[in-house]
Amino acid sequence: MADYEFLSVAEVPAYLAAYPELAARIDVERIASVDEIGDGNLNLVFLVKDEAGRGVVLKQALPYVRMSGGSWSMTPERERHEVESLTAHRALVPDLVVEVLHHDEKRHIFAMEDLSDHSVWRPALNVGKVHNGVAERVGTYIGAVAFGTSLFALDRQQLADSQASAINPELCTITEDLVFTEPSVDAGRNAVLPANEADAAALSADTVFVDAMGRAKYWFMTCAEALIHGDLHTGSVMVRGAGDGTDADSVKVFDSEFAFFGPVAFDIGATWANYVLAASRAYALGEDARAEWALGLVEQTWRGFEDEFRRRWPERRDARVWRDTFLEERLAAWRAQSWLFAAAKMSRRIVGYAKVTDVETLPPDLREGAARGVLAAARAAVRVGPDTRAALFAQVCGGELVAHRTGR
Ligand code: SR1
Ligand code: MG
Repeated sequence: MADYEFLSVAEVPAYLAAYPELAARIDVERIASVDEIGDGNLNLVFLVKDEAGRGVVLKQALPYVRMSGGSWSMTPERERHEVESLTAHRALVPDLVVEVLHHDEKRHIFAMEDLSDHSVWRPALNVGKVHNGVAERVGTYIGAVAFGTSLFALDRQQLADSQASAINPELCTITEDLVFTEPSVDAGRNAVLPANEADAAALSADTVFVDAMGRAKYWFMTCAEALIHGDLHTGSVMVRGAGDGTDADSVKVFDSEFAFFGPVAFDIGATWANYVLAASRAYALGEDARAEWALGLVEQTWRGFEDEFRRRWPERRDARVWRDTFLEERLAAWRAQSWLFAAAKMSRRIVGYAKVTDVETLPPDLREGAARGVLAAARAAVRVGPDTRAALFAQVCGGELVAHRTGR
């Protein structure tokens, strides 16, 4: 039994009116619509509009995983992790992170700016939209967070306070299980098309892959480098713009409830995996040019990340020992780790719990090959040398996607 009240559509106007910081953003006497729009796996999300078109978004964490229907308990305190990380990240890159307007810790609710003139990037990709410049800006965000929330920017006490506040074991456990262990060791939550059962079995039997996942899980649980997003897939990014090959005019990262002090490369690998998933859909649909564009995003995110991290490097706290040689070492290590994290993130979305629409909404005859290609890409990614560049990662994955496509 929850010890707090769940928000309802009917209650939302009175809730907004009770908080001056919200009543200042929307006309609470003239609410035109309240819609529950949560389409993620976990939370309630309400979009509220007034008659003049102004809006706010309210998000409430439930004490369970929404997509489980209540059978899977989960701490609602995740809303605090989301608010604290969004606030810390926005302080570093204000243009690239959604604004938090209000926080109600007792009811695990917070309010955000209305981004309904944006689209979530994943569904935009799924319908063939091409917003340029997004991947690079996501890389800029990762680079800013990697530097600005880490020991390179914070003093010892700030770092300790931030690390202590960001301890997020329940959500980390979900990632540890779903992303690193369960793709190869089914805990009863995996599912694939009958035609892909042999592919899933081959993944489990691939000792090189399983060993690599063991290494990746170890890094995830031990490399407390920065206050990372923790779930940076294309469904955690909003984009605005025509989507016709021109530049996006706004990019906003959101949904960072999995934030904790973890490995910087986990966020990079998460984006790479999702670009491969987007490419798998495009190849399956015969849109090869768009698939190649999606694979090109891998290099763009890396470039945005590296440029931003290098830009901030002169501001580091102890240049006496963190010399430029150390910068080069870190970048090389992060690039190599990104490959493994990407492999983990690709495989979990095909085999495990919480799949993605990129592949799931394909007709089964096309889905079979897309799923097989992504699993083959994940297995290839863990076999490539640690010095390999981001662009080669994309090439290796693309080769597997093309080699395995079906239904043509
Ligand atoms: C039980 S939560 C399943 C997934 O939803 C979130 O979006 C995360 O990706 C998590 O792994
Ligand atoms: Mg999420």
